[in-house]
Order: sequence, then C-alpha cells, then structure tokens
Amino acid sequence: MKIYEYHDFPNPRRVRIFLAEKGITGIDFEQIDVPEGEHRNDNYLAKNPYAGVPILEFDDGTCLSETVAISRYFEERYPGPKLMGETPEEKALIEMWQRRVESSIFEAVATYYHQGTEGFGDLEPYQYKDWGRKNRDLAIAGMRKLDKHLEGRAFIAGDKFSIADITALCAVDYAAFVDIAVPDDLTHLKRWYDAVSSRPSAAA
Ligand SMILES: N[C@@H](CCC(=O)N[C@@H](CS)C(=O)NCC(=O)O)C(=O)O
Repeated sequence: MKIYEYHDFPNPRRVRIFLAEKGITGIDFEQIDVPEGEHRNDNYLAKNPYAGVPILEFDDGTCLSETVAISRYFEERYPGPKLMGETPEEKALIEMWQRRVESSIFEAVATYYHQGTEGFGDLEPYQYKDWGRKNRDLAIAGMRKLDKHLEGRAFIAGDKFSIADITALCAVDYAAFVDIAVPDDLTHLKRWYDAVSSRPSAAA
C-alpha cells in the first residue's frame, strides 16, 4: 500500500493528520511534483484521471482518490479512535460538518488560490479573477459561520475531535498560506484553532 502526495499541499495533509490521530504508521509515501505538473502526466492520470493528490494505491494496483474516501478506508480497516463517528447519528452529524467546512471554507480558499492568485503559475493559464475574489469573501463568510457554531464548543461535530476538525484546521492553514487571515473578532474560531493546531497530529 502506498500514498502518492505532495507534502506541502493541504489535501495530503488532511490524510496524514487522520493517520496520526488514529496512530497508523508504516505507510509508504511517494512524492508527486504537483507544481511541476507531474500529476498531469499519463502515468499519474492512469491512477487518478481527476489529477489530484493524494491517492492511496493498494498492492493489487487499485487506486483510491478523494481525501474523505481515503480517510473512510483507514477508519473502517484500522483500529484507533473513530474520527467519522460511531452511532448513525454521530456519523451523519460529522459528515454534515465535514462537508460544510469543506465546501464553505476549504474549497473557497482553493478557488481563490487557483483563480485569484498567481500561486499555481502556468498550471492555471486561464483565470477568472473576480470569481477568485468572490471566493476569498466566501471563505471569510464560511469562517464567520463556523465561529458562531463554535461558541461554547470544543470541537466542530459533537464532543470529540473528528474529521470535520481536520478539514477545518487544514482550511484555516490553507487560508493563511494565501494571506486570508481569520478576522480578529472571530474569537471562538481562534480559540478552537489554537487548541486543535497544538495537537501533535497537526505537525503530520
Ligand atoms: N477532492 C479532492 C481534491 C484533490 C486536490 O485537488 N488536491 C490538490 C492538492 S491539495 C491538487 O492535487 N491539485 C492539483 C491541481 O489542481 O491541478 C480530494 O479531496 O482529495
């Protein structure tokens, strides 16, 4: 089994934090040079026609992409704390929050990075700058919603750390990377961020 990733990008980090929280070690990693476009060569596209990192490749050659699907595999196959819920109610709540923070913050930041900045260079030849700027605003609006939700709560979905916290942590760090700071008045989000980013897994 092997994970293809580019270490400095946020989706691979989501998987590494997931593994660290579950205490899973011994997985092989291979680096794909995304800034140089290696994820768009024929060899990589045969593994993932959608051209993103990470991929989990099984020993029989089957490839699994999509961060949440890869996380689901490790959740079901390995012991360790349940990060995607135990009861049907917990599972559904965590899935709801994971998707909410993924779409309202993580994906908005990614769209800003691709459309509103020069960060992706020649890999993004046609840009829609207004759409980029709009997504910058959407990301901050997503932070505001999350801040409100976090008032009086230690974690995003229920009373335990979950994949929703991982997605949001990586989204806030991704935002900082593209110079989208958490607004000063979002005190609940900042308190939650300080707590989750000081967990050892955040360094994975
Ligand atoms: N929905 C996919 C997204 C994967 C993705 O877009 N990964 C980024 C790195 S964080 C990437 O490979 N981008 C390359 C590109 O957009 O060309 C997932 O959840 O894994």
